[in-house]
Amino acid sequence: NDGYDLWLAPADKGAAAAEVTVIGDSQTLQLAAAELRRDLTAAPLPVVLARADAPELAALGLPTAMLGAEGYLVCAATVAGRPSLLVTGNSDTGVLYGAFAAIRAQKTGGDLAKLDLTSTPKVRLRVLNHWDNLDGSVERGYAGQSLWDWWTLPDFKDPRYTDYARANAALGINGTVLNNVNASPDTLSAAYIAKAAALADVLRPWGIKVYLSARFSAPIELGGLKTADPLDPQVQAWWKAKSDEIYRAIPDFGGFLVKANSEGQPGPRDYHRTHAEGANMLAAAVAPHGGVVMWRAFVYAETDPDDRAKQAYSEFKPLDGKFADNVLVQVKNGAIDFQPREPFHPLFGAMPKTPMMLELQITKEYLGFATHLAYLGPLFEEVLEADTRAKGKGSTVAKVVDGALEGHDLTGMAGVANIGRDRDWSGSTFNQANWYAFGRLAWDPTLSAEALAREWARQTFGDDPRVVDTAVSMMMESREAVVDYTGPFGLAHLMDTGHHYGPGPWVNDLARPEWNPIYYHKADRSGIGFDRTRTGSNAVAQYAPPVARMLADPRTTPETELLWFHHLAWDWKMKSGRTLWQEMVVRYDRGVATVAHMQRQWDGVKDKVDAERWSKTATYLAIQHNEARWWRDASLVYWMSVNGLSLPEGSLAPEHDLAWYKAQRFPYAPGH
Ligand code: BDP
Repeated sequence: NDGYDLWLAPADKGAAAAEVTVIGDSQTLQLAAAELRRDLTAAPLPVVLARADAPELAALGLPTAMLGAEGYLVCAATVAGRPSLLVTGNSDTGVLYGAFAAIRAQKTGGDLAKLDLTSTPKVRLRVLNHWDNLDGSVERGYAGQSLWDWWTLPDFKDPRYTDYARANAALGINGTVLNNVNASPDTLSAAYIAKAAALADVLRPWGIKVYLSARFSAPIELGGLKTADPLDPQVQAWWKAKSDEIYRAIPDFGGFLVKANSEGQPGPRDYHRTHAEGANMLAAAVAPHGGVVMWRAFVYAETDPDDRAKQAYSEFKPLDGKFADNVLVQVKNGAIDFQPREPFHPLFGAMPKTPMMLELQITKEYLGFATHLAYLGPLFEEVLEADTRAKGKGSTVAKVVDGALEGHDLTGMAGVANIGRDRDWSGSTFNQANWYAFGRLAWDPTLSAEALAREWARQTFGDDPRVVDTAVSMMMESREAVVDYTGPFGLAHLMDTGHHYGPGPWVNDLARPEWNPIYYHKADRSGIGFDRTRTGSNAVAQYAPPVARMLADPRTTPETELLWFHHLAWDWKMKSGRTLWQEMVVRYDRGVATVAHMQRQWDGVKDKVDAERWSKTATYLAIQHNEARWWRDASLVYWMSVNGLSLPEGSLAPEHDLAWYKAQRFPYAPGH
């Protein structure tokens, strides 16, 4: 088993396939029926698929109005005089989601005879962001080349595109941005629009819309204009014509994703215009076609080196209310950059008039690439549950994102994909779970990470409770282990230059201050941590007053985020009674020990998991164990060089000296 099937492993071949009838005719309904015929077994009743407006359902008085455009209902019902298991929804896609929900229910132990499922997505745009380049490479991609074979498109439609669509539709993902946010202007050329259109044709029946990342300066590079100034009528006309051209090829094109004035990308600031002026210009171009603009808030400029964590808020908060109706501002979960742990981004709850789209990173740029086992469900859950206090207690990020807090109808969640051309799609079996958890949480941000881990494990490994329990137990401790061995207590951005894989807390030689790890940890002989209170950058003031008050005082700041907000003495007393330094060592040790624990657990199910997936996972865990030790040792040896302290009694001495760790080079690490 090479993991190709993801969560869609076919049901037991021996069991009787379900009898499935389709009322109505659409490609999507036929696809839904095929899924059920393949994967639903021993159904006690014949299955009927029908849209809620089918005349055959009129007399049943089903509560379908509340399902909205994409929700589903699966229940026992007498259809045309026959007791049946009915799968319905207000759209073909809703029915498709219902079919996948029924299959999931059966595979996770549900009793088909009692099936009564109803669900409506809480978030409207549930979108993958591929950071895929036209040359086939993937930025921060660790699962092989891009899935999109741009060279053979639009003629050859690789069957994998269909399997990709199935896997996403099974989770309720309804959009995909095909190309990197560091976008090539060529993406918008006629040749590449035709290629994107071919992909859109494959994805459409599965309810998935295509979006493109747009390079802001494309009117210059492609259009030969002298400027990309958003207030220039020629520039506006260029984008309008370009949008019309795209919509002629892709009538249901979703819209644009834009990274502007960030890390060297062009943007409206180049012309002294605001992000809102830039976004609105594009929004006007796609609005007549029903498209949206997802405008990223991930910006930081050299001009404001005081605290990088403050910049997105400083720049975007004043623009609240200035964005067009079809613009979403896409905000990373934390204010820096997808670190193993970050406090929630202060923009959540701070721009009530603007739809805030949450951006999560599924690919593990800072959590050990494809090699380390780190289930991100708990990270996603942590940010979604974080309480912004913007409108009193319970103003969670989830409620900002799903629109409930401010009454937005246009809502979205984006996940930076971890998908490539590897046979197992995501570079390892357990990485698939991160794609899975993202998709399910985008449908319903209140789902629990642990429940999703269990759901995934049952569909991935089968229903042997020992395997499932083991997998879930490993997954649930895995992310905290990475936090522990890479940097506990809110330390962040400690990686070495370029590859973002291994430790480099000593790095202090990069051109811009905020590129250097020393900028983030500020360790010196007296203490460690970034003072973001009033005596420092005062980033805490960007949070709602009750949160700001809590974070202003190290005694009320959650220990998990302590050094993100405070610079503290090495002998600061932690809740455990140990000093900060002693407690840091405890955490580094715990991180390594947890990986060893995962290895032991995995060894315990060797006879119960197929050899291929078992041994690759075991090997990766061994790599992770070595590298957890590397992170721990390199970090501790460096901290000791700064604080002059020694390791507590009984603690393992680092394997090498600081010079050795500093000398390590990884010029060919993947995914740059
Ligand atoms: C950082 C990545 C960089 C991305 C950037 C972004 O290192 O490759 O281009 O985020 O999100 O995490 O735009």
